[in-house]
Amino acid sequence: MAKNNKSADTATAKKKSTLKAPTGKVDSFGGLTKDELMNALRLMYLSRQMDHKVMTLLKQGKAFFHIAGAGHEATQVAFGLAMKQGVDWGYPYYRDMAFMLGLGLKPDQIFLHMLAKEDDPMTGGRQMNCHWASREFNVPTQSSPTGTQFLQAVGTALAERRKGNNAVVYVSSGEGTSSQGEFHEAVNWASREKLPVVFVIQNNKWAISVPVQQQTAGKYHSVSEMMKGYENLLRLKVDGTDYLTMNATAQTAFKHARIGHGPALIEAHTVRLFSHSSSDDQRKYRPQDSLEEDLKKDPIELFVKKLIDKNVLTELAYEEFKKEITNHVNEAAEWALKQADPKPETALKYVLDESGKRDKLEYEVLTTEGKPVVMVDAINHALREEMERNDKIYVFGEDVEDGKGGVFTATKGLSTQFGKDRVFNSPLAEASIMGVTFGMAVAGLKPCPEIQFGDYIWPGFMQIRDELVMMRYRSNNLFETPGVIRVAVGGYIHGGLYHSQNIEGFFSHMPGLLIAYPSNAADAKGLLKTALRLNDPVMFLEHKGLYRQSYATTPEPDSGYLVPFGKAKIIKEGNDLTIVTYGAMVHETNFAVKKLNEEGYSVEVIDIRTIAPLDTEMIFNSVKKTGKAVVIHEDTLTAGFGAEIAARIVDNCFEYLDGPVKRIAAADTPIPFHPNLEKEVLPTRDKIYTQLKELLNY
Ligand SMILES: Cc1ncc(C[n+]2csc(CCOP(=O)(O)OP(=O)(O)O)c2C)c(N)n1
Repeated sequence: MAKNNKSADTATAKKKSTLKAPTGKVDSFGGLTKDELMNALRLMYLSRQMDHKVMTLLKQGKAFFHIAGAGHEATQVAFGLAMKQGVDWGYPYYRDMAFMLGLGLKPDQIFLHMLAKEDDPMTGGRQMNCHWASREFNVPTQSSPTGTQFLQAVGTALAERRKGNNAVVYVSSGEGTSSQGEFHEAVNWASREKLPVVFVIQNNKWAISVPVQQQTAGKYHSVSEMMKGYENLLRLKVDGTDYLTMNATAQTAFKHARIGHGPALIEAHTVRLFSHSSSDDQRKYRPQDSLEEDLKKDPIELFVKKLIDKNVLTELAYEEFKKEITNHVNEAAEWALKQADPKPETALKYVLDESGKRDKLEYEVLTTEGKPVVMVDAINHALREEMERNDKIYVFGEDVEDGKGGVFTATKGLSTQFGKDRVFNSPLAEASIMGVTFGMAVAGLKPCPEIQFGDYIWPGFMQIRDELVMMRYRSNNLFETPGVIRVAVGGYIHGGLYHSQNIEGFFSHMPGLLIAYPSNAADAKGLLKTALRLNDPVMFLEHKGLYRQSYATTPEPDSGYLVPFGKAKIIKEGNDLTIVTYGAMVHETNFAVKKLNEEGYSVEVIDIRTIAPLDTEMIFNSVKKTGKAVVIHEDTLTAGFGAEIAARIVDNCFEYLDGPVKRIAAADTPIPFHPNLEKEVLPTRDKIYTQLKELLNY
């Protein structure tokens, strides 16, 4: 039977075969009853027939796309059946239809999804087929990027542990996907914390047209061999075409994870009997003999043969059994075909939370104003107050624990007050931080991770763009992932090329994400507290140069103070020109405007405070009054967020404008280190003054 690697590791060094899997050969039916055996066969055959049916519907022009699981059924059904329904979580990959059937989904539900019908219970017709989900059985609607599921599974396992639940998380992919860095990050995190994650790598030897020999390192091109270094990881390399082996393997892996021994990694050798997908033709790149070899390992035929040999099934009964299932599949497909298609007017729904919660919060109620507070302390206090109020909030990231309390001290004291279960250091890996954020949020917690520098958020970009901000939409409002990502950004701290960037331009282009960029302590506190009470993902941008800046210091608002998203603030009223700005530029602008005031000009300054949503109403009203507009931001000019604001002003206020809408921004270069160089690139109060004056005199 299976062995924990701890002991296997030493032995593997001497003898590879110690990585032994359960074979099911000792007891020829692995302790399964006849009913259980027939149920497994039914699910495997059902899945295969559904593959055939969808391919037929495709040829008839009634379906759009398909990825078949043919050849993977033994592995998938065994793991589906091993799950505790409604307790465990699943992150299946696109080939995992038989897993979903094993878990308990019905062919009707699957056909609604396959045909992208209005009542598709997984995505409401928003995603291509085979993006599995089930609210009832804890399967968060899956996405298309290969490999993002691994870290999410780790996040969910972490969340379930923090909630005190004894849940196991299943996550799967093909062997090709195990080349993704996030797979390795996920195994590292799961193993480090002994998390109950069962990684199932279904190795069919091909990643579309790329054979495993070109994919996976090592003499054996084996994912399981490749992952030898992890102490708490149970590794099993098994014949994924043999149901009895897979049943024993799934039971062993789930038991190992559930009793707290840590994650398991199963490399199941499967066969790919169909092309990669309905858009692929494997005859173009796969030698005929490779296909013939695989056909000999058809898991359904192997299982049936065993059942017939051992008199569990007769040829005649099998013929009846097949007919019955085929009829059932045809009926389910015919029924689904008759169901309604999605209505076009629903296409814009569920980008953001539509529960109305955002409007129900009580904003800008200020009963006390405290002592002056610097921005970084205001952020720290917002975190503390909200964590006291809501025990679902978890803070993590690089160096966030005490003694350091964050490299800028924003999280100082929090791990001491709330313990290291709620405030903890993550591995130094931004994709991990974002993927775990997703997994925790989808499981109902409120993660508030810190990204130490905006310049290093990019490894987490895919987890944000393709996952976090997409979840509500892609699941048709079935799941939400309202994490609050705090990110330190901005220049003027002599941070050079890699500690100075602004990133809002990239992220403002993402439907489904709210973005705050406060310019002072009171707004930072109020906006962060609001962010932590909303149901949407939020990116909270904190300018490093303002953290301790005297001019960003304000009296501290009390613990009930919330600032709304989408409500800008007029910093200074005026009549000759409207300036729209945010972040550190609010202050550089104020310095320039002070000088202009002394010269008799009357300038209105608007701090937008949130990038998404943008308070266009306040901006347009102001521009209609002054007739002139300048947008000022610290980010580089080209395709910066200012371009969006300027375009909207032109679209909506054209008849009121007395001059061109100008933008003042950083030069289109990286931000260099030496102060002389940095000043040349970034906007400064002097440059702002000169350019504003030009426009005022236009
Ligand atoms: C990040 C990403 N890159 C590329 C793709 C396109 N793609 C989809 S499936 C696939 C091959 C995956 O192969 P493997 O993990 O071995 O699984 P299999 O399909 O063989 O079961 C590729 C390249 C994608 N969906 N996501």
